[in-house]
Amino acid sequence: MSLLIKGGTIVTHEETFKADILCKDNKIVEIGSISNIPKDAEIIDATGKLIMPGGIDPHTHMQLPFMGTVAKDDFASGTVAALAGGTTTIIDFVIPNPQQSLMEAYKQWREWAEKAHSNYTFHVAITWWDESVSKDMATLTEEYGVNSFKHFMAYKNAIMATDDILVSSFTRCLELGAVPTVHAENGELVYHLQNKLLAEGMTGPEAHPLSRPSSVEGEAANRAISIANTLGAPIYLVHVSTEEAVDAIRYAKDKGHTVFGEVLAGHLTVDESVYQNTDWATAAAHVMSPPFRPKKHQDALWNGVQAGTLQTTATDHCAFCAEQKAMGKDNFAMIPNGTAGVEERMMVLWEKGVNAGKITPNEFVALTSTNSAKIFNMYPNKGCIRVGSDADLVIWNPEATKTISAKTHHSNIEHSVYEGMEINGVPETTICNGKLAWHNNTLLSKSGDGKYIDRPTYAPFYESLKKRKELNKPLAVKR
Ligand code: DUC
Ligand code: ZN
Ligand code: ZN
Repeated sequence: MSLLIKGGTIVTHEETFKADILCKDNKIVEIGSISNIPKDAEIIDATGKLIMPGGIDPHTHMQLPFMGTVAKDDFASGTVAALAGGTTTIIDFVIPNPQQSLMEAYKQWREWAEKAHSNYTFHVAITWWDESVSKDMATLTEEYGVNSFKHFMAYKNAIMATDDILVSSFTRCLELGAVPTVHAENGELVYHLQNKLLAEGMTGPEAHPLSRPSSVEGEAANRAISIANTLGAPIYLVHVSTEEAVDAIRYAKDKGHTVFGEVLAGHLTVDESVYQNTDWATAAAHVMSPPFRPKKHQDALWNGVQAGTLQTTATDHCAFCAEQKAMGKDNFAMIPNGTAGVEERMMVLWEKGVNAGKITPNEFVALTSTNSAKIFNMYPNKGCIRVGSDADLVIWNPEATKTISAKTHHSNIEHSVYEGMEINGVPETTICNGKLAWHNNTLLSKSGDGKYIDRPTYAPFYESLKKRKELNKPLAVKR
């Protein structure tokens, strides 16, 4: 089965040029002026359109059991939303319960994900520690294509990784060649502030951001980076939402440390005034962690994006409907944390980034696809348009317009944090594994078409980190 995309303009993270693309099976097999058209080829006219690598969302939570309920988008509905928005691969999270075996949890998530429409792969969370966890980390990296492990520094009494766990796990990551990632919020402070606010009678969603001020993230970001640097490990901070965390990453990078930062489309564009909405359900619909922030943090995040301090964009897609949010009617700390966005991420970045003159189309590709592919070792199969790369592509119409609304989105919830946002430039066709998956507002993929992506550890990167560590090693004094 061949697919020929004719007459479009290819945009990669480094160049922009006009060429046709021929895909065969799930690979790109030719790029150029293609006149020798295979008999079985389906032809897509891309005149006036841009062809970019399919989006990679490095941070989603489909079907996540969390805070006493389960996220509404499963791997079917969530990946339909992804494809409708031009995203062809998601990196979701296996989150074992404390004391649950990593392998058991991983197998459970693999089973849940079999119904995915888009491609998918997993970070695995370290929520507890013993020898079996250390051993399972090796099995996951060596046999199951997992090269990144996640640590929640918040969510005390649930999945929080304390400093001793961070030290053990980061050390193990370095031995195995995996990337440690962190949700950086000081869980002790959050717990203390939640209880204090509740005791003072602050029970509504407006208390949520007060329980998680920017210093809570700044402290944890600095701590996680310091621990990683001390051990010689790299570190990736998910959903960076504050000026303090951007500063911590920039400072560490300036000192030569290997630190990566991810930012959410939501944190770049939605501010904390949403928690003041007089409608409880609307305010609660925005409860996620870290929370939406005052405007000055958004400016710092955009500066971080432009300076290369933050390299990837994600969503933390974790959809809870109004009925689920109402579980925290009398206590904001019980509102399930999470918002949707996997469908809107690329459109929001295009509108508020490219159209606003903050980033170029090539930087857009780097931020929405290539950089995640590189950091998590899927490049150049993913994140680029090259002969031999996977045929995961999005055809973007820069002239088309759209108004974002929960009435038309594909997530299973009745609210959108981007409701009413006008978009100029939309994904019209999404090609996943060489097949039309989304075309002219119609879903063409089937449940189960998505493939699991193996992400082996990236040996050259780790060799260089280990060499650096060796060079800095002090010599024992001979006595
Ligand atoms: N934050 C959320 O808002 N939801 C899921 C997990 C997280 O860290
Ligand atoms: Zn998080
Ligand atoms: Zn998350």
